[in-house]
Order: sequence, then C-alpha cells, then structure tokens
Amino acid sequence: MSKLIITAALTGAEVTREQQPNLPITPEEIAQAAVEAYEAGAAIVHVHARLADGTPTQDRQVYGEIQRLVTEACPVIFQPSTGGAVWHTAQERLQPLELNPEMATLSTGTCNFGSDIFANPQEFMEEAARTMLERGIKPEIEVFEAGMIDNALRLVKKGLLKEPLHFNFVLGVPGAMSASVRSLAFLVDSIPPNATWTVSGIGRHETPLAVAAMAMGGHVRVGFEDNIYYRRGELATSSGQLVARIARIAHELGREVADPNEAREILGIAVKT
Ligand code: KMH
Ligand code: ZN
Repeated sequence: MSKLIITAALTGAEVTREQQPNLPITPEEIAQAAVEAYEAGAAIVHVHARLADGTPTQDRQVYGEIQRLVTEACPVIFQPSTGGAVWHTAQERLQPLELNPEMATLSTGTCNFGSDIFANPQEFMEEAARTMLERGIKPEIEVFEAGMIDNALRLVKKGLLKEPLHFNFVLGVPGAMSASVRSLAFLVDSIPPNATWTVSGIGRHETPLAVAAMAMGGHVRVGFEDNIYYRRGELATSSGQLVARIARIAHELGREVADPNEAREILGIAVKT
C-alpha cells in the first residue's frame, strides 16, 4: 500500500464564520491554516477563496495572493477549486486555472447540492479538462454521484483527461451519494485499476470514511470545507487539528503519511527540488 496522502480542505464555499469561528477567510488566514495543516501531515491543501466579508469568490487575483502566500510558506501542493459556489458562472469558476497550479479540482457531473443544484454541464467539463491538459495541471476529479465516474471516463476517450486519473469521492452531501462504506466500495470498484483516489466524508461521516479509505488503500481529505466538528457537539479548532487526528490513526494502522513530494510521486506530478 502506498503512503497516505492527506488533503486539507481549508475553507470551502459554504461554511460561515457564524458556524465555525476559526474558519480562515483572508489570504493570510488561509495561508496560516495551510501551514498548520502541512505541519500536521497534509500534503495537499484544497482552497476556496473568499472576499473579506466572507463571500465566496473565484477571482484570479485573490487566488493568486493565496497561492503566493501558501507556496512561500511551505511546500504543500496548492489545489484551487474550480467548483466555487453553486451560483458562480462557468467562466468565474475557471479563473484559478490561469495561475497554473499543480492541481485543481474538476467535477464531472451535475447533482443536487442541499436545496441547490451543482451544475457541471458537458461543455463546462470539457473546457475545464482541456484547459488543465494544456496547462499541465493535474485534475482531481470530484465525484458526488456514481455517474460522474462514467463522465470522467468519457473525457478520457475524448482525449481531454489523461490516465492515471485521480478521484475524490465526496460522500454525504445532502441530495447526492450517501456516505456509506458500501457506496465507497462501489465507487472504488468502478474506477480504472491504475487510478488513485481519496475520500471526503461530509460532516459526521468524515472520520469513519477516512478510516475505511485508509484500510482500503485510498487517501483522505478532511477540513472545515467538509466538517467543522472535532467530535459531536465540539467544534474543531482548525483543519490542522483534523489532519493531525488522521495522521495519528494512519500511524496506528501502520500506514505512513506522504510528504508533498511523496504525494507528487504517487499522483504523477513533477517533484519539486
Ligand atoms: N462548493 C461546491 C458547490 C470543488 O471544490 O471542486 C463545489 C465544490 C467542488 O466545492
Ligand atoms: Zn471544494
């Protein structure tokens, strides 16, 4: 089994300061949270930008500032979101790709998202995939529903995604696929054998699915985007605190935690010297 890649999803587009007082919002706060997550064992930070008042933004300048601060402070892999918030336009969502990050997310299908719709029509998927291919950005394919794997495989056939693929199974979003080990096992069984995968269990499902993924040979994402609690009724102090718990469990399971360059090797990204 390979070393374990831990991703920290630091902010997201949905969580508010009212819900989680320690949510990082400004570029400086997000960079600080990235450093804490890296020091706790994260190899990747998944980032959503916000305006100073907390409004989600896909603005290239704001992402650029976060990228600069994060990469100056630590060697973690910077992975901006092309998902944004459900109300962002396709063109807004693609802006972070102009920064040529090492990785970026790519959702390959449309699903219900709470009481909203997370829209990823064919045209958007193809433009996002083509841009990432042209710029040498490694896509993390976000899968909220099983059919999104089939859509990703169609993009491979069209030459817009290159294997080996890397998937993130986001399980437990209200309106999308359930956060069960059964769902996870089905998804893992549905991807090409040479693909890598990680899991994001939403809310109380975060830790149980992370533990299942660790045992199955997958990788793990935790952080405030997915879950704001350390345990029932107790808010987490930081995404780094959630990362540290995963690193401890991994250690107990005999699964070593990958540093950023080891994660780059596992994912087929150029190693940084
Ligand atoms: N905020 C969600 C609507 C991604 O980052 O690529 C979409 C999302 C996926 O978070
Ligand atoms: Zn996200």
